[in-house]
Amino acid sequence: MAPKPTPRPLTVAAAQLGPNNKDMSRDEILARLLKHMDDAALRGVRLIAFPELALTTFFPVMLLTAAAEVSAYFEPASPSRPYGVLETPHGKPLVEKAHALGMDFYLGYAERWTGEDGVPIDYNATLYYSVAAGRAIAKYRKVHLPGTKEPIDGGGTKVYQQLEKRYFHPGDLGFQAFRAPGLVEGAVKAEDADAEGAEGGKMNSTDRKGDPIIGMLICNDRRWPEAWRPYGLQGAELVIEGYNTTAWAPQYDGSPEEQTATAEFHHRLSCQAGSYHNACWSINVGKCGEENGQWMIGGSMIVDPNGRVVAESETLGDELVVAGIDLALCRKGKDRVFNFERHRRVDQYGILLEQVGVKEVPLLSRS
Ligand code: CDT
Repeated sequence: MAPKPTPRPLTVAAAQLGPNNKDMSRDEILARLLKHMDDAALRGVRLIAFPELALTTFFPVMLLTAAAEVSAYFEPASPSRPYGVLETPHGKPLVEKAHALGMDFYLGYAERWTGEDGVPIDYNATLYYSVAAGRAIAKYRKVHLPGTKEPIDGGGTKVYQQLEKRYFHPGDLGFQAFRAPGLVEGAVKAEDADAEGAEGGKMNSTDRKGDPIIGMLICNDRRWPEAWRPYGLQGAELVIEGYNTTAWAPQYDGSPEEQTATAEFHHRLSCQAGSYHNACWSINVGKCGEENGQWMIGGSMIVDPNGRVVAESETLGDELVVAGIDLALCRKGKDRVFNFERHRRVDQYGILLEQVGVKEVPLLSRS
């Protein structure tokens, strides 16, 4: 029998937010985030996750026509200041609090990136701030943007919009996992690795003993197995995902209660399946409740590598969901059912990269 892996414990939190209504000031929102961090520290949390677009209202549901109105929701970024949001009056206090409490954070925000060519490009982004590194060490830009570019016409009937394709470009950073230092005791470092390394994808005796391997997703991404698997293939032990998910919309079938139940079910299904299929923990954290007259689901949850929910929110307001997790629990799935090295058959997966939309198989003939 294989020896039991050494525990690698870590206490994490999903900092669920109730609504950020559009008339709410940045200061008011920031104060709620900081309170979450203070409360989390009292419970021994070392890593806290905030939702998608945590600093503002979920503006993609609104049709904004004035450029200045749109700009107000975005945080500046450029090659010389890739994490400009952390230098703003609503970002800097999070960094200061993180250092005061020894707590890393994941933060969703709208990024206006101005590259060398001076042309701004807008993204729905998230960053990971590491206290041990003393800086943000990873950024992710949402790849799967739901909804439409142009508003949908309800023909006189009220409809809810989801205009992310209007406000954001699809993410261009891929799914880059990273290691976060300082979170687990006695993490093995590169200098300690086996001389032969992990040649040909084979396991190295130091694998799964290093600093935690983390991946980041944003909301709609969690519904796509293609978004989780690249993290699984990089050995991710924890995926963090923030969301704003509409509970129901007048243009869809079913009562608000029925639609909400289905939305909650699909959310749960996606988070649990993603964690199980990649044998990793996940922190899934939402902004929820009635925001600007529209309802969003709650259900912030921490899921284990078996796909089981270990902690979940109970309200549609600000609520801290805390769990003590053990990264060593990923070992079972990664070594057995989802031992990719042993079981994946990439020669049979070509269609996944060759094709985007559905091409139905040919119709049958009558004969
Ligand atoms: N923010 C975001 O991506 N929301 C979408 C709404 C789709 S409604 C099913 C989501 O996938 O949750």
